[in-house]
Amino acid sequence: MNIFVSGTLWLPSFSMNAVAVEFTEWPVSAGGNGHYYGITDSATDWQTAENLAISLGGHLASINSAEEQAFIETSFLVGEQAGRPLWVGLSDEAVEGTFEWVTGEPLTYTKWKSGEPNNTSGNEDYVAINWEHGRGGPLGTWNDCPVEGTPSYGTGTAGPYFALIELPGSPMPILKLTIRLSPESDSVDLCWDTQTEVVYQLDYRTSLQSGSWEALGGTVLGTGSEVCTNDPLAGQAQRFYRVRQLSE
Ligand SMILES: [Ca+2]
Ligand SMILES: [Ca+2]
Ligand SMILES: [Ca+2]
Repeated sequence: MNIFVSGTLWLPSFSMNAVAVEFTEWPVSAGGNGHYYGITDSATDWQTAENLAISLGGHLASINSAEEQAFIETSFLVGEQAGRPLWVGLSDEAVEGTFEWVTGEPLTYTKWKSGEPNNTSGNEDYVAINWEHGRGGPLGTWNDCPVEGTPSYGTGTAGPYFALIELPGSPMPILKLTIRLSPESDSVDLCWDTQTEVVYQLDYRTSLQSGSWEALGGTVLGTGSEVCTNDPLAGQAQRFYRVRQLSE
């Protein structure tokens, strides 16, 4: 079990989001793909959920086979989650009626609820699974919904929804990044607790929609206590940060 905490800084409004997602592997030894899956700890619209998934190194989940759907149902659609719709990475926002995975994988499997997708009111381009189960329907079936989720059609169906994230590689270890506006103004202090002899790397990006993570300075050797790095923002309107542990 690994938890990765990602910090997001928006300027000039200056608020910071930190999210923790607990991931579960679908092991190759169990017929899986070796990917890691987890559910977000808050409900959001579909686009915010996909942005968060990208910041964690993956995407909203793609369900590519009956076996993957079954793994998700038995791992996540149980207990208090059983009645919850969950966002997955399927949408027809580009071409109405043509559903595509955000990963670019082909659509090889579907489990639509009866009568779906129906594009209600011409405004349903984003897919949630398990939408119908909260009101007594079958487990796990898919529905196209507005980006904020549907207005309530019954118990548990009202948006926004929690999200199912799929990572192609193992999640990063527990690291909590604290982001503080420096008193001198146009810069931020980025601080995290370190372990002795462990090597860390801070990364940033200016958009979650395009570009990629860039190193913010060189690697940092842990000291056994909190370490801070300063980022002179140089007029950037918005930056996203993460810290990675490079060695044990
Ligand atoms: Ca998948
Ligand atoms: Ca649609
Ligand atoms: Ca629908």
